[in-house]
Amino acid sequence: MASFAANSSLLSPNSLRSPAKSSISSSPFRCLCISFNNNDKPTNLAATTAHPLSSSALQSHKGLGLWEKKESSSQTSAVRHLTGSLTSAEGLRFAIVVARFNEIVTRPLLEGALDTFKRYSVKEEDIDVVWVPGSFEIGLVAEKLGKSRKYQAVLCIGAVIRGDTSHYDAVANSAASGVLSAGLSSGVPCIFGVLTCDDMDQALNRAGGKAGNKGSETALTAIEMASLFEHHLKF
Ligand code: INI
Repeated sequence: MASFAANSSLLSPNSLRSPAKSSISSSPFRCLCISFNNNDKPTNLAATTAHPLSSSALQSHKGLGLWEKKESSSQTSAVRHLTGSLTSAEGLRFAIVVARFNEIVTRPLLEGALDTFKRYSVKEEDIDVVWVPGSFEIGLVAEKLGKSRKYQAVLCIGAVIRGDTSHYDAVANSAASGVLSAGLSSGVPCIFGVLTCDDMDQALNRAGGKAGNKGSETALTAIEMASLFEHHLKF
């Protein structure tokens, strides 16, 4: 598997998606240069800026599964920046909950997500797709899937369109709070890939049209969060 070296601000998938300078890089905290081996474990850490944290404070994090700093004699402290990796998605398992309502929108969102998973080396057999009637139903199913412990992340896909219904706000808000609550109660990242749009044109633009494919983008978020939890937050 490929290995790479990057400073932690470059590791952020947001910065991978966009060349815009990350706010992390202007942070007063030091960034760590991290190179990964094929176990996605850092093999080399080097500080780029100094920070006054004492090394004893860092020692107290030992045993939590967090990375330990290897420092030169001139570097006495570290703030660790933990991020999920997009390059270590192989072996991670994902569930996708997708609403059938507005399928003309949700199907291309799903295809975008599947395409992204494939490009980032997630195997087809590590993905389960669960269809539900509408976005309102997504949260409950996401919670059940999260609690099954079978998946490292659950990606939720739907399309709520204002023009379609007088209860737009109810469905949109229920979908958002349902997905949030599924993640919080299961402890498994549940990613919000539900479009909330004013009209069908806007929705189609975001499902592979002029505004890109939000299904692809949320699949990246799912990979990042799955990786973050799997590699750094298992305690
Ligand atoms: N479900 C959606 O996913 N999108 C919508 O735009 C929508 N509208 O317009 O009503 C919608 N309604 C169905 C809802 O999600 C439930 O399936 C239904 O209320 C039964 O619980």
